[in-house]
Amino acid sequence: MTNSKKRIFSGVQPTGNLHLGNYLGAIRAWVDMQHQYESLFCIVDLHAITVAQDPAKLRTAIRETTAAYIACGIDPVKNIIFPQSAVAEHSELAWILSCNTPIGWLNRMTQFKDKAGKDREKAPLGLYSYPVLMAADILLYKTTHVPVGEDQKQHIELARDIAGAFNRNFNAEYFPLPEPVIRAEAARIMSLRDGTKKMSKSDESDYSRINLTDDVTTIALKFRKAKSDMIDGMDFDESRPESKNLLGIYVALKGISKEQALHECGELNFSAFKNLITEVAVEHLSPITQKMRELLAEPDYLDKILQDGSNRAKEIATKTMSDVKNLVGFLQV
Ligand code: AQP
Repeated sequence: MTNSKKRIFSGVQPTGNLHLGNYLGAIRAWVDMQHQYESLFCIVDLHAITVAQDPAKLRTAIRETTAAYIACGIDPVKNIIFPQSAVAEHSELAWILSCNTPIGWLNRMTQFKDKAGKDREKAPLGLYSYPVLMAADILLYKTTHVPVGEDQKQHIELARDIAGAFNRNFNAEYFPLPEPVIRAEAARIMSLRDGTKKMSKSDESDYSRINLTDDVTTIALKFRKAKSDMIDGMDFDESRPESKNLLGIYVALKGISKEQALHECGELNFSAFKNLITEVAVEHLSPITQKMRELLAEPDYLDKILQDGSNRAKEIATKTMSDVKNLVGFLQV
């Protein structure tokens, strides 16, 4: 019963402005893959509420994330773009999968440990079971490939384990084991304020990230204020995380090799390199920012895309759930 079609599923949490890490680590791969795969791009709002969200801001962020997908080059006609909460089967499958997932597997998840912090007893259950919901997101569409940043690798591996457990428990080759697709050149974009920390929406300092909505002046200011060191020249040495990160961003934005980047920039000092990377980033991101602005001025258009996407996603989801209920032994009365 496995699906022989190649299908991708991926998503971003509407928890704030999308940043360069989301773009280079995930969305750009989606743009490149959308023509070879049947693709679903989800705005994962159920995941977003694993951390408290202001309802009005969440609504805005869902539309902003939709606009960002389209502005980055995702075709909403060819592909399915939809909010996770509009397809109730995500939560339904998550429950069934959670009954097939040993707690020990969840205890290994590093993202929970990072996000829950020291006071784990007070963390919401949803934050802990987040990876099971993520497995449901992926398996509901019998996804074969999941393009993500490196931070999500452990969750995809868990989704594979859960798919295997379900198949074994119900003696069926039902779910394909999804493959992570992680691009080496932008697997983990780091904070501009600390080259050892992931660039993240939830970082308190806006100077830690380049948002897709930042204007030219803000991008220039953020790169100017980015942490640097006193060593001459730019290189990829592990001992120089900020140099390595900025050069990595340069490589990813320009689509060149590391060797080429070193040839172009190896002799520059930090401040000259910051001017250069600002130019490259502005050239690359300005059309996206402009397109996002245009799309956000048309909320009805965005809602229509989400509605259409939800209907198309639901068609696939109801079929899977019917099969799953049958395998599990539920009566479909
Ligand atoms: N810094 C990053 N470098 C490369 N890829 C990244 N991704 C996120 N940050 C980086 C990838 O973007 C996709 C969507 O991520 P997400 O928003 O759903 O969740 P996240 O990984 O938790 O991202 P943030 O920005 O850190 O969000 P918050 O702060 O809300 O938790 C994923 O494919 C992710 O790998």
